[in-house]
Amino acid sequence: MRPSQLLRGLCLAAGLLLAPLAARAEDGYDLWLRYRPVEAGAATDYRASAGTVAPVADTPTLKVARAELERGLAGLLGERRDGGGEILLGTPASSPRIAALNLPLKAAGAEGYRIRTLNEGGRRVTVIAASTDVGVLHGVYRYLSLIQTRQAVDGLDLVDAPKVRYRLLNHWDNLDRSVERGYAGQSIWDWWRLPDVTDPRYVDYARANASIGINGAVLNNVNAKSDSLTAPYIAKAAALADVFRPYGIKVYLSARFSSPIEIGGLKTADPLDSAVRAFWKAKADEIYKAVPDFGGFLVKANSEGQPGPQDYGRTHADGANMLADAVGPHGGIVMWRAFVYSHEQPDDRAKQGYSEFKPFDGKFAQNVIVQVKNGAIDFQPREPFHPLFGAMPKTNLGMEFQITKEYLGFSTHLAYLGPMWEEVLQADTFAPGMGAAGKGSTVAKVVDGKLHGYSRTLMAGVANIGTDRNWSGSQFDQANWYAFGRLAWDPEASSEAVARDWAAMTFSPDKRFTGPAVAMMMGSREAVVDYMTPMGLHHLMGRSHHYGPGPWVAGGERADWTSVYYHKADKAGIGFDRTARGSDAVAQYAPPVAAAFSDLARIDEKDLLWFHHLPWGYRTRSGRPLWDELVGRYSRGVRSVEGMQATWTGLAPYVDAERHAQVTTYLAVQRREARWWRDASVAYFQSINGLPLPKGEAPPPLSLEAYERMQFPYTPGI
Ligand code: BDP
Repeated sequence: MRPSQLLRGLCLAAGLLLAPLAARAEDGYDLWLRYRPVEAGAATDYRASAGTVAPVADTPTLKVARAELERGLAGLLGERRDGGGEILLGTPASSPRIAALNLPLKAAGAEGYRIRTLNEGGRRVTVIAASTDVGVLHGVYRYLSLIQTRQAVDGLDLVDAPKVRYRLLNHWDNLDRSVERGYAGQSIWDWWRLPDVTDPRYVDYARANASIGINGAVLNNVNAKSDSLTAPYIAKAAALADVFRPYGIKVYLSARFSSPIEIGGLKTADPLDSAVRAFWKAKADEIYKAVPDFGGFLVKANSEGQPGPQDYGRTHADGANMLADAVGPHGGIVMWRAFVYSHEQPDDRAKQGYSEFKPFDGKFAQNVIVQVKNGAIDFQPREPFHPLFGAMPKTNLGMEFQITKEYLGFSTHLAYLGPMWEEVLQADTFAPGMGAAGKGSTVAKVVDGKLHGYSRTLMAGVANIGTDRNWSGSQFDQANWYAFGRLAWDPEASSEAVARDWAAMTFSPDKRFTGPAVAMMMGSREAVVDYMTPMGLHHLMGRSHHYGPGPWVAGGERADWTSVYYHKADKAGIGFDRTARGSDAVAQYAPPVAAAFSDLARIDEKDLLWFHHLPWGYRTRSGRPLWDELVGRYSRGVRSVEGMQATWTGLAPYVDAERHAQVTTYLAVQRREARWWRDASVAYFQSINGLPLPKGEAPPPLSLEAYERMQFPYTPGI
């Protein structure tokens, strides 16, 4: 053997030896689509059930569906699955075999599927059928998830369809690849190299989205640049649309309202001006030429300095309807954001969205969806549901959640947002419609269109995706992307069940893992609420970057960008009075809801200081005075994180070393920052009320001034 041969042989042997180890190291890139081998001795004999995959018709989506199924089964069950079974996928239109089965597909709608196990002459055939190709693709992901979560796949007969029509990610991505409120690296859109170079990552992005039913992406920030609508950028967006199309994902763009001036050479952007209207029509035509299935526009207008129709004395409806006219003939929609609050308005900021939009109910075109944040302020760790839900029966309203954790510890804090979203979706608006006196008219039923019979329904999530290897900045933040998709598909879904699926697919289906991991996830958001903003407190973080505690933030440009505006603490008490004695924001809710929020005996204490200003000595339900209760909750939040650390340590046997170590490190950061939140908040409020700490509570280790002096000049996300 020549030395070079010997060397090659040695390398090969070493490679073989190292291979299993290397394969086990994971960085999170594969998300919940890891398809790792099913353990020997699994309850179900998946190899026998799954079998071979029948050929499919030659369409882009069916080819993708079949390839994903092959990939998934090969990973989960190995290449050889000769148990005799067969998997048949397709639509009646493309497969005579499926047509002959005459399966009831109506309930699967345009994007859902039916999966049924049949017996064909003693042979097991699993049929994944749908009316459309993309329905088949969704069915494939569902089928694979059954194996991934170790559920039975024989004797299947299940049908599923999305309850919400537009299930969209909103990327707050800028053209220079920075991401507003992004904590996972840069934007994955490499605008500079597009359209010629399409990163293979775009395909994996599309796969991940399709696997949870997301069917659209707004590519650019709501604080938009007109450049996105110029010919070169339309070509770039078209290249992305081409990649996404087989996965049933459409592209949308945020449109800057003043584009007619900036890129159209006009003197005005007045929505009633004929030249402006012609500009938008021509722009829409140009986009649809490049992207025939373009989804439409998302608009932030007259909000936080963005231009809008009010600059010309026109209304939000005027602006939205003009754009709706432009995209309407092509089947496009306009998502018009209700996140508006005005500079000049001295009124409670929580009231302003409702005040601006409610008078225009029924005035928006049918292809407009007014996109409303879950709460009336701004993606806080906890907010009562936005009062517009239930109050706009004649206007399509869509939900906007924030997946990225601008106000919940960025990507280093573990906070599973499923319970937060579920809490909002299950909140009862008591709008007339469902049961007696409006009972059962939940936000979910507004959003899925059942309550008011909306012609178009939407759930949007501000994406947490970036160039980080693990996509979301942390392993557990992937769960928020996943949960958003699942809840957009079914707003009635249980966030706990969703967490269980995610944990099983992403880490391990072993119940000894999923049990504690899911419990940790389910409690994680409440922990954040406790150590940051307990009992209805809100918007108390550092100015503008929103990192860390800043209850002392005061002064500056505008009152409602300060913390003192929101907590209103003084020597006597704390909280924002939004009852009839105060700003009367409660009056924007249906009477039974308003009554409950107003009544100290009935309000849930989680919302207490959102609606009430109370003396520090106010007796809470625990029997403790408010101050003691508050301090207790801050400390409880820190203890919860310590509990999460202990849980995670115990889960080491079920998780690969690389991901386990990353989560461990992040939890240590979270523990330190939870403590910082607690200490700084306690120090500040104590400086206001001069009260002693409750017995057993440790004093903050630093002076208030020390906390106030901390600076964070290079915070990500701004
Ligand atoms: C706030 C963010 C800001 C966004 C704004 C919005 O701090 O960066 O531009 O919302 O939703 O949460 O438009």
